[in-house]
Amino acid sequence: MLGGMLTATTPTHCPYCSLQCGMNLRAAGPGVEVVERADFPVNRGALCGKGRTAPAVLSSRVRLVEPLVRRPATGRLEPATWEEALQAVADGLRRTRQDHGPDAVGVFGGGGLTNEKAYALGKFARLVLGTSQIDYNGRFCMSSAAAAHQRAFGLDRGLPFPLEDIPRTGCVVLVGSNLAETMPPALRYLTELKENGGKLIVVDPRRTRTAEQADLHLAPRPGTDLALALGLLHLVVAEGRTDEEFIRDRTSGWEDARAAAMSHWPALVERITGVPVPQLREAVGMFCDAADSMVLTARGPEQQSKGTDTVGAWINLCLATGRAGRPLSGYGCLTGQGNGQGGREHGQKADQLPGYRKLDDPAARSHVAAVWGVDPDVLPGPGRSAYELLDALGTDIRSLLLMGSNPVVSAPRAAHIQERLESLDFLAVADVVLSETAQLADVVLPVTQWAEETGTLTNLEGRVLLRRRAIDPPAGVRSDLEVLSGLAELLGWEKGFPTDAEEVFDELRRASAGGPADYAGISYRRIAEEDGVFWPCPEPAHPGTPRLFLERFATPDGRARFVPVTHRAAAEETDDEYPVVLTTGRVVSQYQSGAQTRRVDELNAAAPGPFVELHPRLAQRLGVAEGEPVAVVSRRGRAVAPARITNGIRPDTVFMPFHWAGEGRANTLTNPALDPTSRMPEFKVCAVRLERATGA
Ligand SMILES: Nc1nc2c(c(=O)[nH]1)N[C@H]1C(S)=C(S)[C@@H](COP(=O)(O)OP(=O)(O)OC[C@H]3O[C@@H](n4cnc5c(=O)[nH]c(N)nc54)[C@H](O)[C@@H]3O)O[C@H]1N2
Ligand SMILES: Nc1nc2c(c(=O)[nH]1)N[C@H]1C(S)=C(S)[C@@H](COP(=O)(O)OP(=O)(O)OC[C@H]3O[C@@H](n4cnc5c(=O)[nH]c(N)nc54)[C@H](O)[C@@H]3O)O[C@H]1N2
Ligand code: SF4
Ligand SMILES: [Mo]
Repeated sequence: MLGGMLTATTPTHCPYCSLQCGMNLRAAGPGVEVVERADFPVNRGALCGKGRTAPAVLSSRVRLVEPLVRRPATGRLEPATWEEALQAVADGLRRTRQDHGPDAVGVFGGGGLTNEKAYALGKFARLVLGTSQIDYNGRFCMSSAAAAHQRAFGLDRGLPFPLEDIPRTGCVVLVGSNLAETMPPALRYLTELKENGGKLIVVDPRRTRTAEQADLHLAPRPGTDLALALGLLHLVVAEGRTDEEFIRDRTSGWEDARAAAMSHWPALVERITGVPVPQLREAVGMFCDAADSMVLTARGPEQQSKGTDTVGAWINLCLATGRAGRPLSGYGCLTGQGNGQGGREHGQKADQLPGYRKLDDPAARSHVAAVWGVDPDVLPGPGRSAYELLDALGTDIRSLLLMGSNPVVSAPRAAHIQERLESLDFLAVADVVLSETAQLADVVLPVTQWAEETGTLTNLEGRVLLRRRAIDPPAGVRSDLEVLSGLAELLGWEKGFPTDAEEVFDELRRASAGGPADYAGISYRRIAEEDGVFWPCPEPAHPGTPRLFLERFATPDGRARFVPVTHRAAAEETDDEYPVVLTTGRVVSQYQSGAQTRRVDELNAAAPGPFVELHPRLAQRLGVAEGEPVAVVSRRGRAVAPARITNGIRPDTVFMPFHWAGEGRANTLTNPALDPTSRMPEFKVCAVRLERATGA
């Protein structure tokens, strides 16, 4: 390429999911257009429709370009200057702190924020506001897999190996991931696996586009993956297919885990899950016959009130068969948000300090306090998890600063959470668009987006990437880092809050040094030269760590830990009044709460609104035809959306995507039952009844 062109084409990454596909942005008219970036190994130029159309959200037609302040006279959000808006936020937060103490101020972040923003937000909450009450939407996303990782391996990195290893293993079990719709360019890895003679098993209550690719599709009743995994482990033992040498040399706790699995007889497991015993046997055969195999989980088994134990059971299966801690075998979690991995490492999580350190660990507190130039005693202790924090709004939490989430659409039991947000004394939202949550705010701060700012993200492989600024932001918006810096100053913080992303990253490196997620050796320059750098990377000369656990696990004795788990029911089981299971998830053309993608014409044309996916037998019993409105009623509320009738779902289950607000909002229905360890809500299972809603 010609030198002169380089300034006009910027290599960067997509604003959306955790694959963080590489793309080039080229100046086009007043904006930018996406052009192929074939040299980035994760996606090799491929993009889904969301990535391809992402520049549409940069347009000032759909985004916020000036701060908004709610005027007492009209009760409405109206344009304001930045000085006025920031002063109003500082005053609102300060008033709460004075009247009710620092823990009455809450902060809510997002897994889409860059590492620099997530780090700055956590530091801002603990030092400038002095509050322990900070958590983020990643709690809804990956916390059960994270907890299970910690328990078994002593470290949580979503994938312990790069995606490029997938085609070279012998068998992949994909549990509750609809990757063909949620990470389309990654489907290539599964296609190549099959071309190489490897087998694909998909576990999903629905015959999704992903399940259609499988050699074997198991369709359990939602919420029964724990029994399923235990049933498979039972068969592994019964058929003598354990790897005794691996168990002896590299693990601890096998006897208890084995005993727990042995009470899950195949016939019992068939009764709980609905998966026939011959299919269980076939799955064990495929998994164990291959020389190497992998289990990959996503939100299906994780977003359950027993998600941590469920992932633990799948890890036990890997450990018992020796499929961990060696090349081309292992367990991994497919994290979801753009910075789903990095966003959980640097301090916006309630119990956490940067570098994946624990807030209740005295050594961690002193290290980070030294980097921040404060006494460790000023750091508050751990706070509450995301749903618990949102549920406390308007009671003991009186003010909230929210950055990078839209809980009015995405939180479980959303009508209740909306009420909680409305009952706050003060709500400030920083966003790029006027989301449903921003509409409730007292002050809305318009911020810069991906293509207008620089920052790092850590993708689902643990690869730290650089998203580069390709275009000037519109006049009238500021970056999240500038927002935090401005507020810190108004709130009397004298040590300064850097606004330059690279400067923040260099501070993050020091704060993370020596911690589990060690970024000390990673620099912007290195990332640019090396297609990203895998953490841990403790020194500039360190090559980074694409593959973890090959010699030892990250536990004190270096052994992976089996955890004895047994099946239990979902928090809400079906009964006569609510006889059908509702599960929820995604479609390819919308992203999350839809705040961004519902503003793109091409995506709306492909996925115009919510729907209720149901089996023809259920539709017939109800008397609804394709496209007719169906009311779905749970103990929390009622939602209405058109029927989409398909043989590809269990007759006892209905599915709704959660991308829309209003009458078709799936989260009006969902159950906020939390996993006891990870505090993740049960988005994937609740009990509902269906009603005809013709004319509604
Ligand atoms: N198009 C698109 N892509 C996205 C996103 C998006 O919103 N839209 N979001 C990103 C984010 S943040 C995330 S977390 C990922 C999520 O990625 P995925 O986990 O792939 O997405 P989901 O659709 O939530 O759930 C996956 C599958 O779980 C199945 N499932 C439901 N209940 C159960 C159950 O009890 N057991 C099992 N085994 N399966 C079950 C559903 O039928 C669904 O097909 O996607 C990322 N990519
Ligand atoms: N029923 C059901 N509910 C679910 C799920 C499910 O499977 N089923 N999945 C859950 C999961 S896995 C997730 S991750 C959550 C996600 O749900 P949300 O947390 O609502 O995620 P988004 O819609 O991505 O919201 C991000 C918001 O931040 C804005 N934004 C984007 N980038 C930036 C930025 O850099 N700075 C600032 N300040 N704002 C920015 C966007 O415009 C948007 O309004 O939903 C959860 N809810
Ligand atoms: S798969 Fe994810 S990262 Fe890739 S283009 Fe689509 S949304 Fe963007
Ligand atoms: Mo997510």
